[in-house]
Amino acid sequence: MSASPLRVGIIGVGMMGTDHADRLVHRVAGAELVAVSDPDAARAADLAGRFDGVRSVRDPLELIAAEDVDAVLIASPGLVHEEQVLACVEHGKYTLCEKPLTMDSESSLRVVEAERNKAGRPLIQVGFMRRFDPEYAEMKRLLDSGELGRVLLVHNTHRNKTVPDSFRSDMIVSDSLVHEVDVCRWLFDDEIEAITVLAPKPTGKAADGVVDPQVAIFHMAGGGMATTEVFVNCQVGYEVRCEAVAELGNVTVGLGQNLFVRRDNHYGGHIPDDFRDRFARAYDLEVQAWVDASRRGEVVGPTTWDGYAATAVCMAGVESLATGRPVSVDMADRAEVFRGAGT
Ligand code: ISE
Repeated sequence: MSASPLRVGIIGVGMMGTDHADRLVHRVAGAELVAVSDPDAARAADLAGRFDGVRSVRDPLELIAAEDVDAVLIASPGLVHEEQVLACVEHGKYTLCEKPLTMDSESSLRVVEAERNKAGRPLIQVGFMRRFDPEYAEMKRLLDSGELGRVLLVHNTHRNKTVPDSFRSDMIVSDSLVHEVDVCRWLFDDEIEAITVLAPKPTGKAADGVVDPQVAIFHMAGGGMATTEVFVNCQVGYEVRCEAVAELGNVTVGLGQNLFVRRDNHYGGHIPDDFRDRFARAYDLEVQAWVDASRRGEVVGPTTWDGYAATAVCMAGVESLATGRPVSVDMADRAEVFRGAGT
């Protein structure tokens, strides 16, 4: 592990970028935040001004190329990820890229190929933070141990309190359901072969024309199956649950039974407002793992292939949403892409 701290630049300082900046400065060891960049220059300057020794850089590509930036955390909108991630590959910078890796599978595959052919080694971790959540990680460990036999089914619930009116039906798939796509590929250790996305009667609380809630069915290549309810205007709070049903038992994440209070004729606990609260620990562990791995010269966690696969599944999901019929996932052959790479 390198003796000096990892000097990090953040691109995109909206909700997640700002959250990660605080995390890097206050909660993650071995990292030093040195630069931030955002199309809203005032917002970047404002954030930089909150910390000692952090500068704001107008051009994200300049931040990536900067000599004093060892690693880049990309928290910009998915639309600009391809250019930014490819620039990180070009400059050999370790990168943590928030999901989705890119907006379509062709561009995600270009990233996989650039990392494989230009960098010649893994550089990029994709921000599927649920894998770092202690409960999810324990569930994965238990399933992998074989103690419960083979996993047969997974049932997910993914609810946001509300989303802005600009969050359209396809984004429910590509921005929200994408997490469960990754979770199921990871838990089953298998690819999703086909996806069906159904549209029940929509809530009156969603913007006009937005299909919310949605119910997705993943058909795993090995025969397993997963269901996911995504409901992004549920009004209650942020609730994410996952139950894996195996041959000898089942295991559930997200029952929210941490603190149970009884007072004034009521009982119950707290439901977080959003993912920053619910997954705060997962984000801390994710970014710490990224920093530690980068200092060792390694990449851990979800890879560009995982990012590519998730994008491909979501594209098929958006297509299925229009008809309610199963759509096969169109994906490159992994062995073909990595031929001779030893990955
Ligand atoms: C958001 O972009 C996220 O990544 C959250 O984790 C997810 O739960 C939410 O639904 C998305 O909008």
